[in-house]
Amino acid sequence: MKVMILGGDGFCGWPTALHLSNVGMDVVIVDNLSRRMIDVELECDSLTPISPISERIATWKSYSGKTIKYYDIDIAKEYYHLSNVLREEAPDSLVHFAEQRAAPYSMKSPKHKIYTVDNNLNATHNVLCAIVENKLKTHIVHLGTMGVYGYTSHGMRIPEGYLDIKVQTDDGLVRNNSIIYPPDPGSIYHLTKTQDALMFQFYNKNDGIRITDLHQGVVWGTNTDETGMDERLINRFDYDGDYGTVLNRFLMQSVLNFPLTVYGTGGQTRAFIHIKDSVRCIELAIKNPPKAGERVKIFNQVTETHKVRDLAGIVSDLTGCPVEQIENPRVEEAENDLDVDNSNFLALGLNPTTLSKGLLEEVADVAKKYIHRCDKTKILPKSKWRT
Ligand code: NAD
Ligand code: USQ
Repeated sequence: MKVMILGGDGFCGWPTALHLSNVGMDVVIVDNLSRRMIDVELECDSLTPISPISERIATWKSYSGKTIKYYDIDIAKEYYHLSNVLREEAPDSLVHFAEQRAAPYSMKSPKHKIYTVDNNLNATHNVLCAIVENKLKTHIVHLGTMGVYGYTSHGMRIPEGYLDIKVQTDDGLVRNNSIIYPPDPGSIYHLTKTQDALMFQFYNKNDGIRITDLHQGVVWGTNTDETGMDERLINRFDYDGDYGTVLNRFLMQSVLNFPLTVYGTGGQTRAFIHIKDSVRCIELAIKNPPKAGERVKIFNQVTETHKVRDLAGIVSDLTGCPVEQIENPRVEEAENDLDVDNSNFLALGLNPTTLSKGLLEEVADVAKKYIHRCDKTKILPKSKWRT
């Protein structure tokens, strides 16, 4: 089976590429290295020393004997290049990670809002358009986000993409229907994901493209079995106020004894998944494509939910690091309850890796090893939702 990974140099894409190669798939990476350029813009680097892409690929070959092909294409801007490569490679599946994924970065300034919208919407549309143009049967697996739902359960478990409703017709009958769950984005980045979802509905209906959209929660952890094999295969570790996600940030802050940065009351509940489960979910999604003519499959790629202040409490108890509530730079509910259905992946055999002392220590150990690379001035959040 051939799999093309768009965004295969990123935090989720690189470990996925190695995992899929390891389980015997023929992997092709497409990435324009824009995330590495954003490091230059933000004057901040991954805490872990990531190798150049050619060295990553050569190292993997020396361990596994397997070749991963790499194409440097801006999929949002270079439509014809993307289309030609898709035609030549004709992958069975395509995993689409190639978007600007940080909510704070997307809210920094008009320039960042515009870049995020241009990049993410054109990237997704170009992929769909090229698959139709080349008459490919490729199954698209897209990395979406839990943030498309908003984060409130409204007294019910958030379903996997579709909401079953009853409507009263004009002649007084009650009809059952199933509609896309109402989108409720909380940042420009999340807004682009809700719009991706509409493009998937259209291309699925009009052209019969088979699509699985994975509504993923916050990913934590760093290494997988494959990225841990050699330092030259190591995964990214983002810790800065724009790209660092909450649990990895807390673990890294605890190594410095830097007071854990809880925004507001810390009453925000979010869904989480460990990077080791994220790569397994993608393998499961590839191996279980929708049938021809089936509607867009939507899975919630999450294994547990936590309140931010509870996570801070767990890390503080483990490490003795103090917690500090700071003014919330975002516009979000101070307290929310989030109950999420994830039965699709469980039914496919996912055995969740949930938060444990050992796993938390594993991330803290990685942070400890590379803490000399941390620029403390990059820790506090600078991007504000409202100025
Ligand atoms: P990342 O920024 O580390 O990786 C994205 C990769 O895509 C980068 O290597 C970047 O260079 C590449 N890319 C971006 N735009 C491109 C373009 N126009 N052409 C070619 N390559 C391009 O992000 P990540 O954390 O790996 O996230 C991957 C996907 O998973 C994103 O779509 C994100 O929305 C989704 N996701 C991530 C998380 C998380 O916690 N990291 C959670 C839920 C969903
Ligand atoms: N938060 C803190 N302190 C911090 C950092 C974050 O209290 O130092 C809070 C935020 O206010 C927010 C929550 O933690 O309430 C999560 O923030 P985050 O930065 O960890 O995650 P988020 O911005 O939601 O985005 C991340 C990924 C994104 C993905 C999303 C999944 O960057 O790509 O789509 O998680 S989800 O959150 O489920 O929508």
